[in-house]
Amino acid sequence: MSTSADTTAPPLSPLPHDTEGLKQSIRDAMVRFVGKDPKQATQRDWLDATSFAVRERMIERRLLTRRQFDAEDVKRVYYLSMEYLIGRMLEANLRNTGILDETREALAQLGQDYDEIVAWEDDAALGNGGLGRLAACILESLATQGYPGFGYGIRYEYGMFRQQFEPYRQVEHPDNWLRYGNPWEFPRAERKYPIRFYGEVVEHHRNDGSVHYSWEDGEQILAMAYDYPTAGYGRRNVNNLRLWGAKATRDFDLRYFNEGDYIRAVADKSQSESISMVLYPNDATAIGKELRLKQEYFFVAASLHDILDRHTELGYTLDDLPHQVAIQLNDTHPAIAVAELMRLLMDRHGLHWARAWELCRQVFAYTNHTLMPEALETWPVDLMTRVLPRHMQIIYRINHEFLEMVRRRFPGDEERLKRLSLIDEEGGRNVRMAHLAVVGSHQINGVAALHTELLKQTLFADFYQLWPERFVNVTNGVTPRLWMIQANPELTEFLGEKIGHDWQYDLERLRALEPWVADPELQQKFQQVKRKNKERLATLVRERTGIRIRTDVLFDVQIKRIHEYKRQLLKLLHVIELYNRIRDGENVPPRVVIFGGKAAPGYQRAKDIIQVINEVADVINHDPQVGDRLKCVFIPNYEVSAATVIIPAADLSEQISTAGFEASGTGNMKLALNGALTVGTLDGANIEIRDAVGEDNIFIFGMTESEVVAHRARGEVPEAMLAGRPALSRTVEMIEQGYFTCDDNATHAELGHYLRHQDPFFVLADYPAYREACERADALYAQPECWNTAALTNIARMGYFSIDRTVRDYAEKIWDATPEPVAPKRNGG
Ligand code: 8GP
Repeated sequence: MSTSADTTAPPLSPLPHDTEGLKQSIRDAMVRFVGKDPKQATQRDWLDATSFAVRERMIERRLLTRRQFDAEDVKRVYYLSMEYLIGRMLEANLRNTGILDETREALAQLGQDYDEIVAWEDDAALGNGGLGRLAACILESLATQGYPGFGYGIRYEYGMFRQQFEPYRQVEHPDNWLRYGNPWEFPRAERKYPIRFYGEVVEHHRNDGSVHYSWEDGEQILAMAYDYPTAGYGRRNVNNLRLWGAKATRDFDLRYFNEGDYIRAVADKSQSESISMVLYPNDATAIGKELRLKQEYFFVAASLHDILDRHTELGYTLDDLPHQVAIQLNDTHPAIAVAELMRLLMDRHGLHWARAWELCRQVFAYTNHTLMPEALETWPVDLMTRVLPRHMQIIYRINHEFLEMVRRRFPGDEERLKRLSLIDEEGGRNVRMAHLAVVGSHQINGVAALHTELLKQTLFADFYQLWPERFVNVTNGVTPRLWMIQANPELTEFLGEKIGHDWQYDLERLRALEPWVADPELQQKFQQVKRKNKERLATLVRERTGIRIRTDVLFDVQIKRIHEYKRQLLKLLHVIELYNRIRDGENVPPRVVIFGGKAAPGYQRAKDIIQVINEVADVINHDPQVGDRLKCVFIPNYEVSAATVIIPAADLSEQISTAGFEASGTGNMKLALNGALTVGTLDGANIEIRDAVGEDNIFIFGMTESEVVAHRARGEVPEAMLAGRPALSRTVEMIEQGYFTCDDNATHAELGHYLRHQDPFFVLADYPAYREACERADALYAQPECWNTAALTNIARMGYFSIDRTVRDYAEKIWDATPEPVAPKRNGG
């Protein structure tokens, strides 16, 4: 179809991408945008001026990309996610735009140190953990591969909290990341949509006997667009991430202004703007708060309005929707989109139910990220009816039609109807958002092979029986641009020298390294790189904790959200056992154990675990008998920018969740890609990592998923695992008896009691196998040639875990989308 887009507009005059041109742009930006004389500028001013110079170049390409997409009838993919864990933007944008070295040099010529300047940028931490980071990787890959793919989300004014230990327990501090403004965003005052809440549904009876509904009154808030250009690596494509900020409507303000209540008007205004104020810092529990439901609907309604507007502005009809638009729901958080699109198609565009439903189903797909029941969102019917009355009606109707179909297929099977219903009738009536997402999507995917199998067999077994063809697996991946090229420049250079640079676009090409993995010269270089990375990490550790660590020993790393199922406690028991063995005079191989990760603020058990790790670490790190044979550090405020320093320095990657609980994991991929060996259970993507790197190059241990199920069914008391295991018993007793604390026996006693009597994630049952796996790791580390061969083999075989493969899988199996690379030299620049 030819569109109304203006493809005849004159090309932009391209900005120079060389050092001289960048220097000029940075200097100009300092005066024109920052408003400072370069002589008076602070490092933060230089950060802003540099960011402005880069964004000018990105936005040029953004316009070219858009013109080309508009002209070429492309299918657009929209990624709806409540979370984007992006990290710092300057370096990523410089790298992907291809002007990193030139900018570094330009700053040097302006008398500025690039590394010091970039460190001033706050992380954009608009996410909790894996799910949010995956969303950021996917956007980067969409642009890199030239897909017309766009993100939608919320412009939280406060992102993920900053974590401090005071002195041992986690305390949360607000992350006011927009405090000094943000040079990367383009506010779009003209893209504002009114979003309604509450109110009532009015029925209109037409002459032809049909009924039409409208949603009226209640409260309206404006969603305003803020655009963040997203540059592809080594391509001219620049896509867009559109984040919505809440603004009070003028009408709403005026009501009180007219009544003369100025203070009330202003207070109400800030209350309505609170919708986009803060990210909920929970990564595995659904919170069921009204504000959260409003956040979800707010960004979904604005995004769908925007998507339909663009679709019609480009001259397409609603019948074209499935050919032009794919919408991916990142977990159930945006699932209300199914009801909202139905509402728009019927109430605004006048489609009949059946046609609207057909279109909906062809447009949406849903990614599930967790099997944990407590993470599955449900909303009380009462709340939904009050906040979104029209949507509740639509959900009832979807449910009715759906259950009628089930009844026809399984006559008389009332239990099945109860299990499948969108409304959970037990313990108060609740809308099951995961069921809404499944019923409203043409494809449902898990994020690793085991996870997808478990979705089919457990969580969504009844749905799988109805529609087996709708379930697909798309194993997660990570972007090598951030997690290798940026995080590990030395290893990148080393790979470049040996096998060239093609792997940066096609990670499978790392295989070219395999013939050399045992080469002594190569191994020596690899070891030098690791050592340098460890020194970089040692500096970070010293700056953040004051602890000095040596860099000639094994670095054993567990970085991820703190959760019982991820089993930081398993690592902690091992640390205590090592401590005891050293104090008993045993010759234990030296190591540095590094933890990082945040606990949800209301998750007391996770906070207890952080506290106890910090207290154990304090005792170990100050024990002269231990010296530097064992150090244990918990790096505060683990975030993307810290991860880029920790990951390249790791030797051992701890992926030790109870089998069946970690949907995939992506830290496991980043660490292995950087040459760490995994000690892990057969859980999530660990299984596929083992298949890729080979059994000899990974330390697998512990119960499998089916063994966990069987073990649970036996119902043994955890304490029974201590019998005949004196070292483990001693460790648990030391915790119980408060050996590591001077003033908080209660927390330690409670945690000991928990292990002995509850242990829901089978830490004690898996401990012997875990200790043995750690010993295998120590033995291999004692033979540097063997270790380095295994580490280099890991790197060579991690190609499958590139996010580019993940995105291609989505494009082929789910979106039916094709890349549209922006032609080089089309308009220069
Ligand atoms: C995470 C999974 O726990 C992790 O295994 C997976 O690699 C990652 O998603 C990406 O697929 N899940 C979440 O982060 C999650 O469910 N968070 C929601 C509650 C916010």
